[in-house]
Amino acid sequence: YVSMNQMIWLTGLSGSGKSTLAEELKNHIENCYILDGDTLRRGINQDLQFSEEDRLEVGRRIGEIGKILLDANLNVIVASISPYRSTRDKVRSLIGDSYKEVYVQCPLEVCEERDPKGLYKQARAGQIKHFTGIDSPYEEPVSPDVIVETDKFSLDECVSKILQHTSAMGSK
Ligand code: GGZ
Repeated sequence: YVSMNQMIWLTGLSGSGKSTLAEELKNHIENCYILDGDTLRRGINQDLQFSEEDRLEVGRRIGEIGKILLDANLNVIVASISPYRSTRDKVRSLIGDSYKEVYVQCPLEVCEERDPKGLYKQARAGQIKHFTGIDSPYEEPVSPDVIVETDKFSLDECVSKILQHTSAMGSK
């Protein structure tokens, strides 16, 4: 049995813990590359903003780049809000069984309390428009492969749960 490379797609609100989970997962997975939404927006996605149309294009690009990395024999970890179900469904169709959707679940109140970059505060003050959870939608996953509740469980517990559900992958 040859293990299959996977694309672990972490979706959830800003401040839910996607990037933190991605960095910790990387320590447990061989040959992996992280595609972080926020980082990509400074490069390949710098022409896109936060309208529905632009976010759908962000998701499409991340899916396509991820596919290239999978073809190059890497495991891929995506950390992206990806608020629209249609984005996630299209990526699942593109990638097939290698696509593992992880809902990084955390109540908006807790994300807003954490507010690691002060973005929620700015969004509430009207300084940032179309902020996910405030004045832009987040469509919850309907049947994700894994759900991790980052307000109830530790980082290690959430990472273990994700690894259990993606066990086809070689672990470090
Ligand atoms: C949501 C925003 C916004 C608005 C800036 N809405 O938590 P972060 O800070 O570090 O990561 C978020 C990032 C959004 O990138 P994504 O590519 O993951 O979003 S999407 O999938 O919806 O395209 C957040 C910051 O940028 N940010 N303005 N209006 N997040």
